[in-house]
Parts: sequence; C-alpha cells; structure tokens
Amino acid sequence: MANLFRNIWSIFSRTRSLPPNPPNPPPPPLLDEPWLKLNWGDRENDLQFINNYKPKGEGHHQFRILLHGPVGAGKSSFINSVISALEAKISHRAFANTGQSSFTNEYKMYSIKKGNQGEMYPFVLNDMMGLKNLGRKYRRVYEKDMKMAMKGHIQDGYTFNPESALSKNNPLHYNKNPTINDKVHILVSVIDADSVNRLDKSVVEIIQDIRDEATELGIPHVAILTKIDEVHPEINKDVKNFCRSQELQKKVKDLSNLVGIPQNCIFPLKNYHSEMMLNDDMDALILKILRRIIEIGDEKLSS
Ligand SMILES: Nc1nc2c(ncn2[C@@H]2O[C@H](COP(=O)(O)OP(=O)(O)OP(=O)(O)O)[C@@H](O)[C@H]2O)c(=O)[nH]1
Ligand SMILES: [Mg+2]
Repeated sequence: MANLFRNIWSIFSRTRSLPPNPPNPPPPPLLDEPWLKLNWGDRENDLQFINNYKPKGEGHHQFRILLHGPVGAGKSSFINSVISALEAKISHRAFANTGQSSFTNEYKMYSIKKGNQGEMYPFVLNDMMGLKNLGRKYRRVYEKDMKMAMKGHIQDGYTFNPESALSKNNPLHYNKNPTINDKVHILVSVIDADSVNRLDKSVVEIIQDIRDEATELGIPHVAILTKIDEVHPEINKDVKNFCRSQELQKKVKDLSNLVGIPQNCIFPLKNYHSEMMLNDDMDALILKILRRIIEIGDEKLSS
C-alpha cells in the first residue's frame, strides 16, 4: 500500500513538477477488533504470580533468562524495564546503548530485590553482547560463546572477545561444573520491531542456529519485539493500541516465519527508555511478558 502510494506520487510529481520526495503515506488505521486479546487489568495477578514463583527441582533457586539479539535491539532496556516494573521506580541499572556499536560486551547477570527485607527474586536476567554481521569467524565465536552460556559455563563478568570464544582454560570465567542454577532455562531473542523485514541474512541464520542449539539442550526459545511505539503513532500515544495494529500483527507473523518461533511466543513490547515516570499499561505489559517467559521456561523444567 505504501509502495503504491509512493509510485503514484512519483508519476504525479514528474508530470506536475512537484517536489521529488513524496510525503510519508498516512499510517493504516487501527483494526476495530484486536488481533491479540490482552487483559490489561491483569497487572496485580501477574505480579502475584511472579512474587510467588519458585523454580522446580532440588537445589534449584535460580531460574536463568538469557537475552540475546542484534545490537541496539533493547536487551539492556528490557532488563531496566523489568527492574523498574518490579521495584516500582525507573531503573538504569543495565546501561542502554545510545550509539551504533554494541554497548554491552560483558556477560552480566541481573538479580532483582524483592521487597525491603534483602530477599531477591529467584530468577535472574543475563545480558549479552549484541549480535551483528561481522563475517564467518565472528559468527563461529558468537555461536560458541552462546552455546557455553546456555550450558552455564560462562561466569558473570566475562568480557566477550569477537576474535575468540571463551577458553576452557580461563580459570576466572570458565565454569567447569555448572549446576542447575548456572544453566539457562529460557532463551529470549530481543528484536527491534521495525527491523524485522530488513534483518541481515547472517543475523537470521545465527538466531536459527542458536535456536537449534537451544532445542537440543532442551531450552525453550521465545522472542520480544521491542520499540513497538515506533511502528505506529497510535501505539506511541497508547501502548494498548498495538493489539489493533495490522502492521505489528504482520511483523509478528513475519518474525515467526523467519526464525521459526510460534506467534504466541513472540511478545511485542515498549521498554522504559525515555520515561521519567512509571506507566500502568507499560508495567502491565512488562509483567505479562515476564510471567509468560517464566511459565514457558518452567514448563520445560518439569517435563
Ligand atoms: N522507542 C524505543 N526505543 C527503545 C526501546 N527500547 C530501547 N530503546 C532504545 O534503543 C536503544 C538501544 O537500547 P539498548 O537497551 O541499549 O539495546 P541493547 O540491545 O542492549 O544494545 P547492545 O548492548 O548494544 O547490544 C537505546 O537508545 C534505547 O533508549 C523501546 O521500546 N522504544
Ligand atoms: Mg545492551
């Protein structure tokens, strides 16, 4: 539709000597009926689920969520969003990227305080170096590091080196005997919604390879589609509108076809990234996504 509009404008501008750059086509209207039904009033229910959650298995006290995905997709911002929603104040603990190159290059684990009694939530989020297209050698290194991370061999604080994967002889950062608490329990690919239809082929292949590896290790794989506020002005005004955006629905379908993640395991999200105050709907969405991530990962623990 947008292309048709541009072509018509281009023919029109040539015959009428109008300015060569067409104006942006108007965004398609929102659907009357949502393509995704979400109960926005579930916040307390989801929070209660998260507060009551305990990982299954003997000696298991840490459920590990590993985030990976292209540079600048919003991985660190998602960690900040989760901390903000759970600690009820805007958090900046994970440094977010404002430039072009990968900002996060350390394997860093984030745990979150539960209340004021010094207790921590029994799940942690692991931030990872951003994925980019840097040729075959880099791809091998990235995939090797990801495999080690999923198996629990990488210690917190390791700085990734795009030239070589973590060595098994590194006494500081290679964990020879990972326990159930060190292993990854769910893999989350974080992808900028706007980039879905122009993801580099090699980046898509890396995500597919890592998905295959995760499947072999019995680790479920989901995706978060970030920056949905940039997809449609009505979503920017009110995040709830994403459920009626045809463009977003198409992006979820396209990502599903591209990497093989089922549509109901792809979660659209707007992060806290520029806000100074919490927002009930954003909180509701962040907590809903966190709950689904825990539920999907936990299901595999018991099977
Ligand atoms: N509009 C919008 N911007 C976002 C959103 N999430 C993150 N950003 C912005 O995107 C940029 C990159 O975010 P990060 O969280 O640093 O991304 P990252 O995936 O951790 O990046 P690397 O560590 O470099 O791989 C920052 O400028 C954020 O403010 C979102 O939901 N909407
Ligand atoms: Mg980051």
